Formats: sequence, structure tokens, C-alpha cells
Amino acid sequence: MTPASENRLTAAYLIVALIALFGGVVTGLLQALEHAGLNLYPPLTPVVQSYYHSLSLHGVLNVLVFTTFFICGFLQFITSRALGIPLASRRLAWATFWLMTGGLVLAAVPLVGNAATVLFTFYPPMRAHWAFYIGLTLVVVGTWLVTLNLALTSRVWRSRHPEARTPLAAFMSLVTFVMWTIASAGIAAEMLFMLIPWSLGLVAGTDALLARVLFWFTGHPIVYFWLLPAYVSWYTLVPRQAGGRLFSDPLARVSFILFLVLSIPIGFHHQFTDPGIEEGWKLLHAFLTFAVFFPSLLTFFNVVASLETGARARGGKGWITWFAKLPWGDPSVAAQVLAMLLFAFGGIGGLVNASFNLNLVVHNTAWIPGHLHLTVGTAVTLSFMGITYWLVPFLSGRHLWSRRLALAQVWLWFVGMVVFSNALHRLGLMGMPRRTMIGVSAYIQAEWQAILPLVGIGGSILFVSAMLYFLNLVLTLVASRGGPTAEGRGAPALPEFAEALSGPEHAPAILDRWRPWLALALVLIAIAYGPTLVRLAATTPFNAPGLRVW
Ligand code: HAS
Ligand code: CU
Repeated sequence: MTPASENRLTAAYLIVALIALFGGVVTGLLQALEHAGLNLYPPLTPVVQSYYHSLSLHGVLNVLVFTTFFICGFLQFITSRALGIPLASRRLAWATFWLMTGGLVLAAVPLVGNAATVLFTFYPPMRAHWAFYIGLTLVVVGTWLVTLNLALTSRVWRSRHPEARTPLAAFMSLVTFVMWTIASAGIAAEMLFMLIPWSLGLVAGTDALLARVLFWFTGHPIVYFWLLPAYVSWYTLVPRQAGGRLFSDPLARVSFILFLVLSIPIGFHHQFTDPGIEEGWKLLHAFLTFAVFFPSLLTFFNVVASLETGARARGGKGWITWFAKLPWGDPSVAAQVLAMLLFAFGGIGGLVNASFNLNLVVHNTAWIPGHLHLTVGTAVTLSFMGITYWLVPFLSGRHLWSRRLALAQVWLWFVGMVVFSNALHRLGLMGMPRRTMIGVSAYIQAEWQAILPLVGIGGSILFVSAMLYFLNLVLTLVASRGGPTAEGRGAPALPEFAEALSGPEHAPAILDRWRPWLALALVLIAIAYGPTLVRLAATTPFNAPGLRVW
């Protein structure tokens, strides 16, 4: 049983994460409606000043704040439970939480006040208020302290179990944070050496290309920082929730080690169209992106095989029809299986993006938000929602207010996202740009106009789904009964970790060692990024002044 302090810590992170998500979905609705021709910005000006203000809030709150805070809360909880010990330092854990929250407040002031309307990618020479950069940097530093605490915790565990394999869920959580800690060096360098001194007026100019290279050094692997916690749940919890077992524990470890090695040296796939980076290096990043596709294919195989064991144990038959026998009445399972289904399409779209030449067709078009809403907006967000359907009842000691409402909510997310992302993908193929107030643009085309209402409809369904989600959680806290109920339900239970058909004893010892994999990761990063970074650092004239284009 996790000690109470870890529970409170996780609850604290969840509260911040969910407040951010709330802000993120409200602004999302405004953007979807604008695309459908319903421009609500003028009447809302006192709150959101413009489309770009809204879009900056939407991106930062959803993909930077909601994800990061959720992940810090969830994986510290999971690691402590999987190892069966408290975090090595509770004091450090709480200090970290307050550092991150303080950083968030600092960044939020200019963001909300329209002084950091630079979107979640904050490309210079657009220049935000310094507090935005310093605040976000503090959040990143906080995540490093989480890594430290997790590493110290696993060392305590190791000293007591010198021979045993690290329990899978703890191993995966550690890989996630170690990978992220290396990955975030890019954004840290961008902030510390470029954006912070420049926004404070200590240096006169900056450089767009070098900043973008450093940003995407972190900006690609951050997507796996979001995804891997969902994978932790898909591998170690969902099989058991579905009444089955994990198909292969060693294969799951292989997949995570491949993410550790391959997540970072591929950031140029966001910069295929950027001048100033040699084609050969872009091509290498394209190949390595195809390589990082592989651990997700392993995951596909392993997770589907695990779900199948559950469905067959529940009487499922046939090659495909067993799928219907999954426990679809459990909103936590339904959310995560639906998240997986849409992720298959998001992954395929990712391959299109990664293909050097096909990227030219989709880059900077609506296809890209189509892709990112299937991945981070569904695989990750809908999975996290599914996790909260057991985590919030457990932490609060109160049963979920309504399972049926939760089921309706997850299906609405699924349906809304199918409509929304399909429309964006198609509009992207028709050349409609992303990040544009398209509903009022002078060059809006008739063929786009036929599809744009679907963006508004899909977005509205997603908004309703999100509101039902928050309603259910709030009612759980204020109106639901705690403890054993008349129906004989006990106190809200936690899903146990899944047993594996092929367990950790089949995993070769090398899979539990860090040095060879870390070394391999660093060598690949040095090859893929070294020459370009060295050249840019040596030749870049830092002469771009800051612009306020909003
Ligand atoms: Fe991506 C752009 C390539 C995965 C997020 N991506 C973005 C952006 C975001 C994002 C936010 O190469 C926009 C950034 C911006 O603002 O500019 N992406 C990929 C590739 C993958 C990929 C190759 N992306 C993700 C994930 C994200 C994410 C994950 C968030 C969490 N992406 C790109 C590229 C760009 C890009 C380019 C730049 C484009 C441009 O031009 O700007 C791969 O990792 C995907 C692998 C996934 C799979 C799917 C496996 C399926 C599983 C579920 C199986 C279970 C089922 C159950 C289906 C191979 C594991 C069903 C049951 C049955 C019975 C069947
Ligand atoms: Cu990427």
C-alpha cells in the first residue's frame, strides 16, 4: 500500500493538471468554433484577447502543463507502489512540487496577461515576457528533481533486492524520466543561453534557427515523455483490468529501452523544411524516426495480445470478435482501449510526417493538429482520463459518482475526435494551413468551407465530453459516497499490476542495466546532433531583435 504522503503528493499534482486541462479545453472550443465560422473572440476580448492568445493558452496548458503535472504525480505514485517503498525523500518530493507550481504561476501571469502569446513552441524572434521563460524553466528543473527522487528510491530498493529484476512498472517509470532528463537538455540550453538573457535585455539579439534546433531536440522526445506513462498503464495495469495477463514482460522492457535509445536523435523531422541544416542529417533523422516506430509496433503486438488473454478468459472467441468481450462496461478500460484504437491511426499519420518528401505536403498544414490530437490529444489524454477513473476514487476514498456518465464521456471523446481529427487531416491534404484564423481569412477556399463545420462539430463534442468528465470528478468529490456502500462495494480499490505470461525471470540481465543503453543513446545523439550543433554554435550571429507580433 502506498503511504499516505505519496497519495497526497499525487493528488496535489492531479489538481494542478486538471485545472490546466480545464483551461485547455475551454480555449480549444473557441478555436474549433472559429474554424467553423463562429468567431467568439470579439465578445470575449477582456478574457482572451485574440485567436493567438487563445491558441497559446490552449497549447501551453494542455501539452506542457496538464501532461507534465499529471505524469509527475502518476509515475511517482506508480514507482512507489511497484517497489513497495515510499519515495526516498518526501521533503524533496514536496519541494519539487512547490518549485514546479511556483514556476507555473510565474509563467502563467504573462501567458494569461497576453504578454507571452508565442504558442507552445515559443519560436523566437517572437519574444515573450521573461517570466514566461523563467517559469517554464523552473518547471523543467522540477522534473529533473523528480528523476533524482525516483533514482534514489530505486537505489534504496536495489540495496534490499540486489539480485531481483526491477518491477516492470518502476522500470518503465524510471526509463521515462531518465529519457526526459536527457531530452530536456535542449530546451534548458535554449532557455538559459538564449531566451532568458535576451528577454531580460542582457543580450541584444537571438537566432531563430539555433533556437529551433534546441527546441526540437526536446520537442520531439517530449511526445514520448507524454506517451510512455500511458504505455505504463497499458502494459502493467490494463491487462489485469481486462481480466488477463501481460503477454511478455521482457518484450515490454525491450520496447522501453528502445525508447531510451531512439527517442532523442530524431528532432529534425520537425525541421525538414528549415534552411540551414544539411540534407544528409535530415535524412539520418528520418531513418531514425522510422526506427523509433518499432518500439510502438512491439507495444501494439504485446498490448493487443495481452488484451486478448483477458477477453478469452471472459469467453471471447474467434480471431477478432474476442474484442467485444473486453470489459467495455469499465470506463477506465473503455477509455484506454479506445485511446489505443485512435493511436493506431495517429501512428500511421506519424509515418507520413516522418517521410522526408511526404512531409512537404503536410508540414504546417491542418494535418499536423489532426495528427497531434490523435496522439497527445487521445492516446495520452483519453488514457489519462481512464486512469483518473480509478485514481481519483482511490485518492479521495469515494466511489466514482457515475460509471455510466463516465462511459458516455469516453465514447463522446472517441466520436468527437474521429470527426474532428478526420476533418483536420483532410483539410491539411487540401493545403489548409495550421495555426491560422481560417474562418475569417481572405483566402479561405470553397472546398475547405465544406469540411470546416466538422471541425466545429467535432470540437464541440469533445468539449461536451470534457465537461462531463469534470462534472463526474467534481460530483465524485462532493456528492459521492465514501467507503462500503449499500450495494456491498468496498472502499474504492486500486487495479493490481498485471502478472505476465512470460515474466521478468525470462528477461536477460542486460535489460536491467543502465550503462550500455545510456551510452548508446548518448553516442547516437552525438552523431545525429553533434556536427550541426557545433557548426551553429560557432557560426551563428545572435542578431535577431525581439518581435511582438500580437
Ligand atoms: Fe508526432 C508532429 C512523427 C508519435 C505528437 N507529433 C507532431 C506534433 C505533435 C506530435 C504534438 O516525423 C506537432 C508539433 C508541432 O506543433 O509542430 N509522431 C511521429 C511518428 C510517431 C509520432 C513517426 N507524435 C507521436 C506521439 C505524439 C506526437 C506519440 C504525442 C504523444 N510527428 C511526427 C513528425 C512530426 C510530428 C514527423 C512533424 C510534422 C511536421 O511537419 O511538422 C510514432 O512514434 C508513432 C508510432 C505509433 C504507432 C501506433 C502503435 C499503436 C498502438 C496501439 C495498439 C492497440 C490497439 C488496440 C490498436 C506505430 C501501440 C486495438 C485492438 C485490436 C484488436 C487491433
Ligand atoms: Cu516528432
